[in-house]
Amino acid sequence: MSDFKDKAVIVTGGAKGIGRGICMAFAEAGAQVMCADVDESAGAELSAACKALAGTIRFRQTDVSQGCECEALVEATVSAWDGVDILCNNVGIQPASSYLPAHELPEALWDRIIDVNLKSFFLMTKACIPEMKKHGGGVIVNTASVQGLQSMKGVPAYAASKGGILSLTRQLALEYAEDNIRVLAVNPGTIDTPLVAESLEIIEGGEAELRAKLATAHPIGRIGQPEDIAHAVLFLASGKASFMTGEYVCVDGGLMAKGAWT
Ligand code: BMA
Repeated sequence: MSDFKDKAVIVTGGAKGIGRGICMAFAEAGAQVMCADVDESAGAELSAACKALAGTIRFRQTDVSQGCECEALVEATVSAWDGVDILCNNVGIQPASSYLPAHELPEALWDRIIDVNLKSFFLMTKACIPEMKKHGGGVIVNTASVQGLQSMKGVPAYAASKGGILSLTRQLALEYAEDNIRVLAVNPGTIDTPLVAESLEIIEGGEAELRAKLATAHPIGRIGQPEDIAHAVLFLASGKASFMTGEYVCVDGGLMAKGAWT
């Protein structure tokens, strides 16, 4: 994957979980990575962890649900590396307190989940597209979820945000195909991340037992690791996927292949 040498990559929600895996994989492949996250200590830890890698990871504390912060993030990336080649809209939240049916979900929680999980994808895209056009193209890879395709009880805002990402991915792909900007999505299944650990707290039965149950729910017999998603993201962002756009890839251990009757 050496074709990322000196490419400028932005990863939102990059300090932990899947985002951290994506940052590390791009830096291993020689890229210059701008990691955006609200978690400053996790960001500092990540920048230190990349010292021995071919590329670099720079951390910038950013709340990407705010348009002005997205613009400042893109400006900082452009002034450091003269452009943005790849945008990974990855940030996502699923607070344990949000596991409620729609009629019980506080409006403020709906807004926060949609702002972080979906609106930020629009805001970051808006800020990056002029830079990508200026340099003759780019790639946007969006982290959606299998929950954008199939649902469960108690996740009205999260499910809507993930379905929205898949629809936005198709729309943007059409909009910018002629500008040589490809737009794709990945749908992770259950991945070993702080988001999943936090969201599991609400379910009774003990975390270890629950993790074992989640592992067997995936036909491959385990939950995923952040690197599993990162490998797919790097492929989609690479020239090897140059004829792919407006599409999603499930990286879910076979979860979406399973019928409801199994
Ligand atoms: C992800 C998260 C996880 C969940 C997985 C599979 O997006 O919501 O908490 O385990 O989907 O449903």
